[in-house]
Amino acid sequence: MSDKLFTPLTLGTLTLPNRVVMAPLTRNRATPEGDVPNPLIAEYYAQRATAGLIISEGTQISPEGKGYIQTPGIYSPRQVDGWTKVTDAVHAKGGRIFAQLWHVGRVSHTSLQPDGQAPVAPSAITARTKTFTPAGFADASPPRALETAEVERVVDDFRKAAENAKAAGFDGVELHGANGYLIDQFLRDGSNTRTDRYGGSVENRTRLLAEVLAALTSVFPSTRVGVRFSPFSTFSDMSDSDPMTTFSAAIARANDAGLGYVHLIEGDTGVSRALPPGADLGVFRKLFKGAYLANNGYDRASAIRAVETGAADLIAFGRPFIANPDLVQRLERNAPLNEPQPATFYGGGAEGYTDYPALDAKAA
Ligand code: 8OZ
Repeated sequence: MSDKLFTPLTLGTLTLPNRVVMAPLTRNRATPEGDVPNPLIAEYYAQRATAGLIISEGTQISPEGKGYIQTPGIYSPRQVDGWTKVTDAVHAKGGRIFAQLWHVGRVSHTSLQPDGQAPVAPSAITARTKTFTPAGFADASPPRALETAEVERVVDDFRKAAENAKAAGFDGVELHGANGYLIDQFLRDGSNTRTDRYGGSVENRTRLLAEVLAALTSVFPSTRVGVRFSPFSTFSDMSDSDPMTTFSAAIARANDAGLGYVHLIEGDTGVSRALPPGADLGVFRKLFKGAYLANNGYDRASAIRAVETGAADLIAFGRPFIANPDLVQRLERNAPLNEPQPATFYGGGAEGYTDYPALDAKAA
């Protein structure tokens, strides 16, 4: 009998052959001149094409949306051309890939911003976190608050990015609403102290999310749009006074938009699955009408169990997918996994990127 983890799931007109998803993973290997995806990136994703679904690394929707060196963008013709080669390579291997659309908001540095400007944010509150700049690790720069009238321009940048993702052959898009970046900064009251229609009440704090989801679903069928949240994560200096209420409202917005899936980082990003008092992921799972994609520290046994019990529909694996291009086959056969090498996670070339061996070299 096959475990349910290895059975198909349908998102609208898209059938995922299994429920093992490649999590979005920042790898900082875009060509620095223009932040363009290159053939090495295409090879890396194509090696992982047996994932039920690949979610691309965070991909900035505009120059202002960038917060780390060598992350790819999806706003210029050269970037769209580079991504087209990536999606072609994945599709040639029989895979499916969504673009993760990303605006970092305040998690940036003046040296990464157009004309050395301050990063933008819901409010002028500096994130006590580091970014990676051309000169190495640096404290995030003090941001400036977006004007109310400017928010529309940001929504439009998301729409254009979705159009570019469609032109580049992506099968869908995931909105990065997690980990302390722009959308998350608007959602949570530790980073959003605005007094206009984008701040204050939960309805107001989820307004940008709703507007961006409307923009994305005007480009892709709504079942081909997902959103990632990290309700309880403190990553990048984030906090909220009532995460159950805030993220229940955010998930209601995802329902209203008819999204294919919500992607939940359970616990603290990449660190721990522990939840604060009062946290109940089952509430979010029940509330959302589409597929529930769970992430954070899953292994074979916990992934099989979560899908079997109905706690999740899909499981996203991060580090295991870095080290195992054929992760699905290894999990299915209960084969040993390669160990990920953290020294080559961020930046560099093929080493620690495209050179992790598959079990069966011919299949890779
Ligand atoms: C690690 C390093 C840089 C960026 C995220 C996009 O946390 C990221 C990221 C992770 O979602």
